[in-house]
Amino acid sequence: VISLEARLLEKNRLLAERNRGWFAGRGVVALNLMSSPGAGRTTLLEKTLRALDRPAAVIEGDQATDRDAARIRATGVEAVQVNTGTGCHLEADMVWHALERLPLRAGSVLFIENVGNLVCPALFDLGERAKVVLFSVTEGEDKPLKYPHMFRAADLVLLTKVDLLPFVEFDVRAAEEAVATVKPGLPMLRASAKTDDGMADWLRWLDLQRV
Ligand SMILES: Nc1nc2c(ncn2[C@@H]2O[C@H](COP(=O)(O)OP(=O)(O)OP(=O)(O)O)[C@@H](O)[C@H]2O)c(=O)[nH]1
Ligand SMILES: [Mg+2]
Repeated sequence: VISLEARLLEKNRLLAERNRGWFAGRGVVALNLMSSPGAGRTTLLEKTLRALDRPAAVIEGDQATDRDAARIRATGVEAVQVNTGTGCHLEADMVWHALERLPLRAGSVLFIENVGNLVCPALFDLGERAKVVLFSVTEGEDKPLKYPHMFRAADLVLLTKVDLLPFVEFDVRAAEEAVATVKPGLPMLRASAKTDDGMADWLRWLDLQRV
């Protein structure tokens, strides 16, 4: 089992490098958005795409349905849905084939919303520029400690649904400590897609992501 997993990951790593080269050649900044189900990625994207002043496109990963791609298209941005069936994560090859169906302008930001879970997506490089992990205030502040591989892989943590903080028992300082324990120095921003709180910081971080 271990050698098969190593071979799968090695094959994925090579295909991710192909994606990385493809993105670099076209000036595309690819971002891999990961979280547990329902942490707010599609809602954040809907807001972000309406505010972004760069061309963008989206690859949506879910086990089933094209609901998220339809939500993205409603904002006027091109989106392709990838359904993984029983699969629990996107792989580099799936992104490669999704790109064949996605009109992508040079200089775009490509948002890749991974399948919602905090476990296996952490293992699979997609050729992205950065991994963003969303973590909502309804999940409990201990998630970074329980799913350390995901948070260790991250380049940015976005604490989402902060508008709900008055209504849930969530200790932001404990969450920050949990993130720092797992990966010292990992930046964590806060955002609400409902009140726009923190959206400016998130958009500023995005603006710094250049090829
Ligand atoms: N209060 C509050 N609710 C939010 C926020 N962002 C998202 N939600 C709600 O959270 C639920 C899930 O949001 P989605 O954007 O679909 O989350 P997701 O991570 O894309 O979910 P999956 O793709 O299904 O894993 C929806 O009911 C949203 O309205 C937020 O900032 N504040
Ligand atoms: Mg979604």
